[in-house]
Amino acid sequence: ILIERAELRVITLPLHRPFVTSFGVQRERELVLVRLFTNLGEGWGECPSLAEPVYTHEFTAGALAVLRDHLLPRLAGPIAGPSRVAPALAGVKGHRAAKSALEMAVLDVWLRARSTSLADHLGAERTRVAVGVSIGIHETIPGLLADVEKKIAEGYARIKLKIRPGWDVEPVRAVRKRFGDDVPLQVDANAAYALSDARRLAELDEFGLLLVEQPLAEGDLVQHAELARRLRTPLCLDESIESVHDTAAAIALGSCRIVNIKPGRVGGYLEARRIHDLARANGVAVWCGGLIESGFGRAANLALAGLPGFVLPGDTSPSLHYFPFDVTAPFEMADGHIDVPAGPGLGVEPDPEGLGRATARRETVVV
Ligand code: OSB
Ligand code: MG
Repeated sequence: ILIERAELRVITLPLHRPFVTSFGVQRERELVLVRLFTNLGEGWGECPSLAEPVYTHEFTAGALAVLRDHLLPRLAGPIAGPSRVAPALAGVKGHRAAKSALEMAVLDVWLRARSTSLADHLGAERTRVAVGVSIGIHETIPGLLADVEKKIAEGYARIKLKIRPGWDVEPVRAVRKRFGDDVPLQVDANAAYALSDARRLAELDEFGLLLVEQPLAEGDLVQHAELARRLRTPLCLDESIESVHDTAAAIALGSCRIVNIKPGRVGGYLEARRIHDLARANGVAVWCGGLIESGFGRAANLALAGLPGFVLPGDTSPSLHYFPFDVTAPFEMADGHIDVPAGPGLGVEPDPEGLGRATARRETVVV
């Protein structure tokens, strides 16, 4: 593959309602799309960093700068295949979401040229995947219960509640009391607690949660291992896992029993597959997380979630759960499941109307 030029596009997708987590309020979804023009045709990638560096260090303006000034120049000249992208970019530290966008676009081009789907290339075994939903922090318990009721009625296979100190045991208790013990339920703290909160977190044990996601800070692998010994509920890591290397450390230390895999957080779909493989070989369950992706990222995440080790429902909600419109044909859920795209490459096409509406600015980089 020879990349001729790249179009970097900042898009803004409106959200139906603000998404509130322990790290802040998202009022709209701003992200960067990459369109590569190559000798083999075009491909799309998505950089799912947020507008501000509040979930990881990455953010829109930083992603644009690192893509333009540091990553794309490293992809000048022929690339033997998608597996060569990450090694070519390895000299740049961090910026895994930006790197994942380029690898994703190269996968799209290369797989289209071979008439192969991303799902087949990664080794997906399912044709449809179970879908969960992530419910932000609400101002009141009745407001939360009304939201959860709607999502259960829509058929989601699992509910995840965002928590933070002051919004944890009570909302979980209220959801269990109203909807019963059979609803698959889990919580996500986005690193808002300290090990000294272990007693408070242990109060969640009585609710039969599937998991507690990322209670402590990113770097706290040792502290998570200690917390795991004090809780019955399985710990799941999100922010702490940026690579297969981190996954090996977390497994060795006993920091988690479950891993949330987000390709944008770990540098791409191929690293995501390596994490899946390592976790599976060690009896650690994985599931596909989300970063409020557009249709491009949603398509690729569904392909990944088709791999056999993805044994829990993912944060792969249908496009219109978050957005009034999408930049591809929207993904729809039936019976709590979404079909894995089967077409070549990512298996989705840009929707010119949605893309035009969402595009805030674009620039071309000659490679
Ligand atoms: O921690 O999983 C998270 C959204 C943005 C940043 C971090 C997270 C999330 C979500 C929603 O929980 C995932 C989604 O539905 O795409
Ligand atoms: Mg999370």
